[in-house]
Amino acid sequence: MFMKIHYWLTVASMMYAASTLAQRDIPTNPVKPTPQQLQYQQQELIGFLHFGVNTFSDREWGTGKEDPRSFNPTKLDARQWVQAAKTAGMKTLIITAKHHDGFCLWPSKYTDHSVKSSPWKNGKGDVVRELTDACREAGMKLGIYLSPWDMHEPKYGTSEYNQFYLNQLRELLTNYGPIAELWMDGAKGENAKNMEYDFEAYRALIRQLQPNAVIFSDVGPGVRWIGNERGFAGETCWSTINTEGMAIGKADSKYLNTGDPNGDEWIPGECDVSIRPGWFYHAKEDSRVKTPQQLVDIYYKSVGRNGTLLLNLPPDQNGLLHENDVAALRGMREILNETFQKNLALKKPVKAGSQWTGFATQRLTDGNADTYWAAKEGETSATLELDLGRPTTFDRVSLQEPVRLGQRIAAFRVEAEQNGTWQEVAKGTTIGYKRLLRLDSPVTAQRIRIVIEQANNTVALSEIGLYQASEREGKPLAEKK
Ligand code: FUL
Ligand code: CA
Repeated sequence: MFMKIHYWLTVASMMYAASTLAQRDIPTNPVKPTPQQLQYQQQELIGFLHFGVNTFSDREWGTGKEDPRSFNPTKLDARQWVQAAKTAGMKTLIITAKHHDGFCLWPSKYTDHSVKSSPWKNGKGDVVRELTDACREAGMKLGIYLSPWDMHEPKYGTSEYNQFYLNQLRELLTNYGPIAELWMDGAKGENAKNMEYDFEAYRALIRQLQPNAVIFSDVGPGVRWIGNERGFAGETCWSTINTEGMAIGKADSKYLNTGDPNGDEWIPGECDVSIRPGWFYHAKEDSRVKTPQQLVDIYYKSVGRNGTLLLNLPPDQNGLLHENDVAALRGMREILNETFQKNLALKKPVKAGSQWTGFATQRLTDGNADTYWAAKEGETSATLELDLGRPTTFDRVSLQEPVRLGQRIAAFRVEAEQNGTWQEVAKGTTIGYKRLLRLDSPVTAQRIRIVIEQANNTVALSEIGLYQASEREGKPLAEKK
């Protein structure tokens, strides 16, 4: 009896060893995301809150000479901001703790130019605290925008300002719990004093105090600017880039928008855009809030092109998001839900020319972006054939790469079988975390092919999605360069 059990245990453990050996993991590319960058990108949607003395002076950029007594958002309700953002599907909210005018939304010890000199809550208020609490309650993450350019602080322009900035950073990074993202804007007015920022020291402090925070600046290191403020990533968009020769505030390189397949750093693109023409609230723009259709179009051009969408929602003088903005956000979410609620490819069988042992094609349609199919080692092109079981109409295609391995695919096309022949219905270059394609008109077919034409390493893909767009989506909008 004992012998028998022993025998079977030995066989079982040998089989287990063989299977783990066979299921050797796909080697990653040399340039790949950190776990924090991966989590960051999975959020897809992030909210931005531009709020401060500009909200009261009706300006986009202040002067630094604003009277702090102008700041008085008597009905401020951070929970209202968080609820609107959450309904839209946002996972983090980034607030302008300090914009270029230097006014601080938290009671910094290092300046009086802040909420503590305002009549709001008799100088006892703290907007960053209120947002932190509202975020924690709702499971939303918090991000901080701390403008390096400071028009108010007299130390600005001297090396002492670097210490001042570090002090403020320390306050924000130690008093408000986990910070998901740190936003370092590169803007600086033409007549601004010369100032040599010690970005190395800023980054080192962030890494020390909040090792999980991703750092945004024009050139990263965690997340890069996408190169425009319309929220559009390039149709080709690599998360890899080479930042040599680029600097914060001077990053006009075309590579920001497209990334660089030969880049030696992993810095995904963040697409920032405001729901209104301006970043701060202006009553005269109440009628110019982007429509749900425009927001959905931006979603396709940001998240659908391997970027994240950082959408700005500016609170008004009451300290509330305007009802038009809230309605537009809700409309955007409804349309996205209508379009993407039903994946017509879910659980449908896929045939591939080859597979890496253990990484079967079922993983392409299992609805889980963490599982993936991979081709045999060294194969940098592949054809995947999907059988939908019956003629099915779709006009949206979603493809996802397992970017934790690095970004690989450089060219692909989608074909549909029409009367026995394969017709190309869409094509693209990069895929990355997510690529969404809008077809010119709906296609009805039973069999679909995804042809990966070119990749920089063994091809791997985690999800294929086919959808039919909500009737409320409208046509893709023209894209001005
Ligand atoms: C720019 C700033 O100058 C704008 O005011 C705004 O904050 C935008 C997000 O970044 O560089
Ligand atoms: Ca999968």
